[in-house]
Amino acid sequence: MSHIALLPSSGMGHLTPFIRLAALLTVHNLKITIITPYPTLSLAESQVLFNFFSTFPQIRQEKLHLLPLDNFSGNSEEDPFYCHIEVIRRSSHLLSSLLSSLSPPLAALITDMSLTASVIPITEALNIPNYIFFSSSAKMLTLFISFHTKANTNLYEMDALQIPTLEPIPKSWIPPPLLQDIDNQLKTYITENGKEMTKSDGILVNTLESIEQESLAALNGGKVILGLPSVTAIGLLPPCFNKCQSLAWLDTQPIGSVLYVSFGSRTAMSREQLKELGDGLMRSGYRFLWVVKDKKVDREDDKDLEDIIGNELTESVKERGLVVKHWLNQENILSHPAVGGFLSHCGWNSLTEAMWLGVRVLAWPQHGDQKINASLVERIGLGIWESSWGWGGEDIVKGQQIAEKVSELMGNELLRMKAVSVREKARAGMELGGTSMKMKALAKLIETWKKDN
Ligand code: UPG
Repeated sequence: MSHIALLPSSGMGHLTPFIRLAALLTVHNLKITIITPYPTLSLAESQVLFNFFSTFPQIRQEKLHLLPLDNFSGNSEEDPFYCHIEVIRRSSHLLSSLLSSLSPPLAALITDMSLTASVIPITEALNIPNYIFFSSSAKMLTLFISFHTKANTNLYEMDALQIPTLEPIPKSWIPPPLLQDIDNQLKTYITENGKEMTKSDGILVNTLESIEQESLAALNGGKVILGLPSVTAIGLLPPCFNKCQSLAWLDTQPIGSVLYVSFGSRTAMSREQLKELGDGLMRSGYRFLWVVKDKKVDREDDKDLEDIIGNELTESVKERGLVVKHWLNQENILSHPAVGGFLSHCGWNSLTEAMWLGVRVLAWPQHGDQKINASLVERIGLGIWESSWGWGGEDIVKGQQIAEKVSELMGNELLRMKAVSVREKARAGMELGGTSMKMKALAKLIETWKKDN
């Protein structure tokens, strides 16, 4: 039996697609191992891993024991998730003995994009094929992979970034740290990993040909960068847990009436913006389920809801909504019949879940790849994006503006129907039940791994 190992990095945004892919591979007569960096940064990751290995006992877990965190303490200004990735990177030499000890020997390793530069030299030395799993959109991959070639260009002076054969990416969609001329975490991360991707054996993206045909064609046609291995659209990866959490409040709401509001696993809004958001949700007149996050890392989120949004708002939102400050299983929420819309930061996993479940989206990108992802929302008919709102923390978006956009989304039946047709497209490649795949691209890769072994 061919043996495949998967190596995710830090944060739920990177772990989620890996466990979905691992779950999908189990039906293909492969032995699967997931190498999990230990300890995880967030509580959510450790809980999800625990549930995952209990649900899929046939998948083996190997822990990559990270060097003590106090060997590397990132600057407090820096993003804790990038600091954690740096700790994983600095511990990656430990992978050599771990990978060679796996039995039977690996037919392939699937590595998170953020570890490309540190893991490729290790797998090259061990002669193990290494595939990079890119956890954002193919459109973001076009920027990620070509950014290092722009090192001598003053991006700040440009109106847009031109990638051959593709529509230019407006400057306002490019994550601001990439426009700075000084070094920073995001710039280093994208430059170093993007450059090394050409040395991998292939790149996997959780997307669909029918959704991102232009970007995929440019990447595979050598238009973005020469010498790139094949980029395979393996999505949309379906959710892998059975329904596991019931939410009594949601069960009592009318079908399609609730707006679900969440900004992913690592985005904390300012208190001022949270108050405006609460005000906007109330003014909209629609029902809502709102997940409030006060800190980037959930383990540090120790305040009560009242401390964050204030007593008055906490009381008034009860009229029409439910506000929580803990982890909810988003797959369950988005698949609930009462949910009729999603106010999202456009993390790629959230968008692929909305596509898979046919829920219309109001896009409110906050940082990183999220504006580039948001640009796909309107284009594919998944929802709307008010692009004048800017990056998270840049300007405060007022409650009235939020209320208007929420009404525009929730009051528009055509948008609901369009999102349902995105779902039909997303599922067209999968037979009922999701286990017997017609996904030719992934099936072809699996055949390669079996043959080469
Ligand atoms: N999730 C829950 N419950 C919550 C919050 C999140 O189940 O209360 C899940 C959600 O379903 C999704 C994942 O956690 O599967 C979050 O991933 P994503 O929607 O992609 O957002 P982030 O956590 O913000 O992910 C990071 C980046 C994002 C990027 C993504 C993939 O912030 O911009 O697209 O990683 O690279």
